[in-house]
Amino acid sequence: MTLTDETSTIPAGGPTLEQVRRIVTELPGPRSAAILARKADAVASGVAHSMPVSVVAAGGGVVVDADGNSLIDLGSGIAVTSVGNAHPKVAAAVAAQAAQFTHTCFMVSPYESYVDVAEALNRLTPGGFAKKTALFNSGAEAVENAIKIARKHTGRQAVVAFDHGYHGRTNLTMALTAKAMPYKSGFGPFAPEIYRVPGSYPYRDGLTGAEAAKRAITLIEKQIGADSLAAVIIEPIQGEGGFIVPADGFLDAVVAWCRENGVVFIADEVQTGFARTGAMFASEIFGIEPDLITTAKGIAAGLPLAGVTGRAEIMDAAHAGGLGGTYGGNPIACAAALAAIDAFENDGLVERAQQIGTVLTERLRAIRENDPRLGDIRGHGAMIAVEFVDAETGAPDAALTGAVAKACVAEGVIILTCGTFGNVIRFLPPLSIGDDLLNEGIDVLAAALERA
Ligand code: PLZ
Repeated sequence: MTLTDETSTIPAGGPTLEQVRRIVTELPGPRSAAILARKADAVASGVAHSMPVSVVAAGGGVVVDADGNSLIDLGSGIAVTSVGNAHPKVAAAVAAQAAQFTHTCFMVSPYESYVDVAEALNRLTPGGFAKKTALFNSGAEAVENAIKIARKHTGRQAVVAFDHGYHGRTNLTMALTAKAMPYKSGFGPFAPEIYRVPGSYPYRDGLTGAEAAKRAITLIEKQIGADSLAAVIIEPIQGEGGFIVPADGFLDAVVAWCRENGVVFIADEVQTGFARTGAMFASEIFGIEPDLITTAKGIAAGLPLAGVTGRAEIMDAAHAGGLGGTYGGNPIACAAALAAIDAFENDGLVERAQQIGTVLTERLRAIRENDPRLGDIRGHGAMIAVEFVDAETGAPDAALTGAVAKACVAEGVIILTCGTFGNVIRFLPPLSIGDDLLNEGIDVLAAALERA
């Protein structure tokens, strides 16, 4: 096959794509390599990529590149295409909306689909109280707005975030994000009045949830003071930080303290939301009702959309005209979200996430029986991770993690790493993946581990 081969056909995306792993060239193949060479010339180097391919189609559990390689997707574009890439209902809704009108700006002349998405979020998010929603374009923008709303509501300025937290790459959200490399290094100064405290990382801190909460709350009271504190923001399961599941009792103790002290508790469910964890929202797993919840990623199957949803009296704190943006709640993104939400609710995707979690956890536990380098296996539903360690010392093993991930990539499995120490491989498959591809992906990982 040459680069100018006009006869080659690009497969249609979506679930009709053949669900197989098929490697027909080295990665990258010649077509992808040519495009990646142009990328290197044309695109800022700061925008890196982990899989050396150029994508032409995706759906079900596979991503197909320009050379005809069919890769197993264990990443969903970082937890976004949960309903499946190019889902037929989403594709149809997007096409229909694009033919009707593409944009008016909701702040200029509103439309119904934005209201429909707000109503759906108010209904689906945990919390048995009256709620309202505002829509934005990205997770970071949702987080920024949740902080704005909490500050306006409380008349206070300080915000607490946690060790290992990730909330985005804008200036305020960089300040909230814990990890310097690659997110913050050289990009300061960062927004003021952000304070970081330790959270709950049972595998490494050995604390109960109550002990970890006490540690955090004591630091907050001594170093900030509740009177100055507008909000506490936390991911119920920390994503980029390493899929860290807090010990039982941690989150509810922090929520209770926030409530006693008039502090807005914000759950950042950008990565955990929309069936990903085997619940519609991860807050449900821990029995908490956040005051505000940020959502993005899975909400619209890849179209840029994000939301802040929460207690009506807090959401209404901002003056008229105080919230918004040109594109927030764009009609095409809203159409995609309504189709995706329909799939989440009616296609059994919460249950599918639980099944995927069982398959992944059982396979990984079986591997760990003979391989103590798998230090911890954790997560919920289709958000599962392995933390790799030195078998003797328990120290994080980023080199092993990188080598295994690299080997999987070379064999056509899209796999993502994460973690403050770079020693976590995370699984975020689309909920449309079949068990066969899921198992094949783990087979490739197991073989790579044996060689490493
Ligand atoms: N909050 C909990 O996980 C995005 C980041 C990938 P945006 N996580 C993936 C990267 O390297 O940029 C995320 C998140 C949580 C906020 C965000 C930010 O969401 O849509 O990327 O702005």
